[in-house]
Amino acid sequence: SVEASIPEPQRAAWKKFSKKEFSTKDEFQAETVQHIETTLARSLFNCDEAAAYSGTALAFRDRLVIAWNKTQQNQTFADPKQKVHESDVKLNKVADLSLEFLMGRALDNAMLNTGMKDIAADGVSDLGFRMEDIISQERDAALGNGGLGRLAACFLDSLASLNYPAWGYALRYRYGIFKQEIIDGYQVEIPDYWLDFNPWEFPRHDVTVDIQFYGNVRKETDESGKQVSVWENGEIVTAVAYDAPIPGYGTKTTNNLRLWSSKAAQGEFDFTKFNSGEYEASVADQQRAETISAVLYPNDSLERGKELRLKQQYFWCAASLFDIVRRFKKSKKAWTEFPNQVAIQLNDTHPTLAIPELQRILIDQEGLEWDEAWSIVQQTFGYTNHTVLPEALEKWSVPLIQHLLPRHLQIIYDINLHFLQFVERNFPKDRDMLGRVSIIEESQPKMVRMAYLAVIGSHKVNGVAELHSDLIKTTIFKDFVRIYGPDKFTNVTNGITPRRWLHQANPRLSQLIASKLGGYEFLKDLTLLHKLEAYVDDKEFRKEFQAIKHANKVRLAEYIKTANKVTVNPSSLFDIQVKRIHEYKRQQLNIFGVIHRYLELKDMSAEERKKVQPRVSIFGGKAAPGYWMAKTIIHLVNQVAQVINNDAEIGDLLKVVFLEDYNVSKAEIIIPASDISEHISTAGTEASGTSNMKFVLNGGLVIGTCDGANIEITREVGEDNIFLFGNLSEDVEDLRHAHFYSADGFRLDPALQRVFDTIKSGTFGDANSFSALINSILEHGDYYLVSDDFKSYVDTQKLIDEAYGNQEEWLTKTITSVSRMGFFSSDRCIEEYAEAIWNVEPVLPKEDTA
Ligand code: IMP
Ligand code: B1N
Repeated sequence: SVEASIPEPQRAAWKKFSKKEFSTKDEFQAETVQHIETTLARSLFNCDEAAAYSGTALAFRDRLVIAWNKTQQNQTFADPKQKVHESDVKLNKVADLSLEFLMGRALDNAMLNTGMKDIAADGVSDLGFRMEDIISQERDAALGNGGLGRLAACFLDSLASLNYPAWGYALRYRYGIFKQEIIDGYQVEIPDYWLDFNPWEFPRHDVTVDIQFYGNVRKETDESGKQVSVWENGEIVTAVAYDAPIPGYGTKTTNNLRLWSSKAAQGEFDFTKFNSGEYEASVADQQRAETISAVLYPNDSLERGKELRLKQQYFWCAASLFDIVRRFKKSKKAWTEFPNQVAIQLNDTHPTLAIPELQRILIDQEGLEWDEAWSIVQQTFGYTNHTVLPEALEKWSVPLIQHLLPRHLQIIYDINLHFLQFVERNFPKDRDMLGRVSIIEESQPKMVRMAYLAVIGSHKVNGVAELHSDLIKTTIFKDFVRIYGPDKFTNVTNGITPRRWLHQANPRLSQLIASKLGGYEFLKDLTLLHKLEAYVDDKEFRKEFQAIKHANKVRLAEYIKTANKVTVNPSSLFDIQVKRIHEYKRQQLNIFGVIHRYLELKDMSAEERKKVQPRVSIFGGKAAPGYWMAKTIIHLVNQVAQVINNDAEIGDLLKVVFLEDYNVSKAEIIIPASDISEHISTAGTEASGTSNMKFVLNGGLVIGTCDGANIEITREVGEDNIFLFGNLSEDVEDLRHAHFYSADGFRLDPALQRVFDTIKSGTFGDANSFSALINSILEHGDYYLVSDDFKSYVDTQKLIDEAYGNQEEWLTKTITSVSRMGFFSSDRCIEEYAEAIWNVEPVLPKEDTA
């Protein structure tokens, strides 16, 4: 063993002084106080909540680091005897390349995953603090936009919890997703500088990679007479690794999230320039280099072909691949072993440049032949597609890639050539096919279709929910299914980690469930929830379940009071739609429905109003800064809220709230408080959705379209326990067509017409502000089919009012639904990826291997 190679005295000294994990309250307090006093240089007299947070976080960080070090050693030197069959070679590592990881806060997660929260809460209480206050001191690590980034974060939690050897790779953005402020009803973006104090990251100044951009390619003949390509004269930027520990739940396995930060090669600014008085020029290079990892692009399901974004993508792919390859080369294994040692998963097309980059390393640097290299590349990569929306499918212009990455463009052309020759041989009669499937789109300028490159360079392609995976096979990748056969395409329905989204966000519900199931085993195997169904008629259980929901609503009501200065009645039906603001997600349908509800209330007599189910409509979410229509929707919601909340005649019957700056830590408060949540995308547009799963798991019901994971949620919880409405995805094309070509135009539902008339009359402020929104429906073909689904939507909302009126039945629905959500754990997803895509097995931590 490696340990045996170290001399005994050294080993003994190390063992004697090596740090142990704290395990008692005293030990925890000792470490916390020590960190507050010496690391932070504070004392009893100036220890505020921020310092208490920092001390606690540092104490837990130490604990994680000990487990992290052991895990990394253990995974690196995994005992070959652990292998079941020698032929069934175990993978060294899964690398998850994701441009986004929306981690949220880390302390609570670290306390819960290590099982130390109670001890710590007790400890900080002795020191004069409340754990809740300490936890809320932490800034969210918000290196992501929405679902895609949060999915990657849930996957990290599951990978560690299931003991898979896996690293996440991303960029260390100096600014995460912007902070949203609502000023006079409009979204304003504030930069999110989150690195002031981040105890969770470890700079690895010794782990750096020099990344090249621009330059030219020269052909030369090497000693053996072989033609080789040399990429030279480029500009070099250095990538520095920053690592963060990712603790598994109930295991010592602690994986790594490696974030790359950019800095000027050689690090420093130009002293000659500085000394001759050119202060600005002297730091210019440095600034330009640092710009690469400066900001997260704040677009969700939208692409902007910006050079800086392409630079980010290459910088991150090249640094990550260098890291993976370096580690592999240390093993001295043959290159053909590479795909058996490493699996790289591409989270959407953002990391697709890793494909030509690995090919480049293999042929230009390692001297492999094209075909051998290409086979290694294809076996190594898997590609997950997250969207079919045309505006989100990445394309980069050929001249831009030519300029920035000249060697990669040649390789992409060569990949395309080999691919098209293969297609031609197999489909000699279908000449049109070549143009359709070519990686290069023959436009002006020519464009590289990244999704095609990702499909061609991977051995498996998966969608993220059943409907979505079917759709990619019949739409964007239809030709590729013919070319490669259907087996290359598969489905892995998304999931969520029950640790954060049940145990952490809703501790009382988690505790109630544990009390019935005899412990917290369900957090490791969520399918155990089915046993709860036996308690659906248990009086005590029902009472407590309902009390928990109410308490969560009270907590949210208090938050709304502080944040929005609006008083809401916690006994109202809480109707929540929180997610990125996007036309396809149709917050406009929701707010039109709210206006319709308001108009109906206004029509009623006082007597009729007494029978109405009071409701609070809660919205939250960010709009991409340049997405005007989305910003208009936010503005409309806020204007409507102003009017309705101040209408004395309406009172508690209807309240409208827009929650500012929706993020992961706010989601943890908002989600457990819903009665109904809205997942109402135009059918066929939401690849999966993951908050739908979170809401149901926390005892809320869903109003939704037959889209994404809503369909599988319906299959699991039963049709009676979900409120589905609207047109189906197979009808979308015809409906869109009808808006333009049907003989009598389209007849607008009179209720929706009235909503529009009300907006146009200025009831919610300047009507011109909202004309684009209305015109997109009336004049521009209603691409998202708001008018087609409006009636079905408001009818279904009526059904919800009635159903909520019967509280006992409602409770039965929610309990039944929770008990049937076992399928949606991200642990299940990871098992599926491990089995069907990565062929990787867990590496148990030493302590757990008997
Ligand atoms: P390497 O390239 O395989 O040596 O590992 C890359 C990074 O992983 C380096 O920054 C190491 O410090 C880190 N690493 C390797 N072993 C351990 C460990 O046992 N604990 C924590 N980090 C480790
Ligand atoms: O990925 C989530 C899904 O649950 C959502 O349905 C899906 O919309 C989301 C470009 C995206 N798809 N595409 C993106 C994000 C950032 C960006 O720059 C596209 N996000 C999704 C998880 O599967």
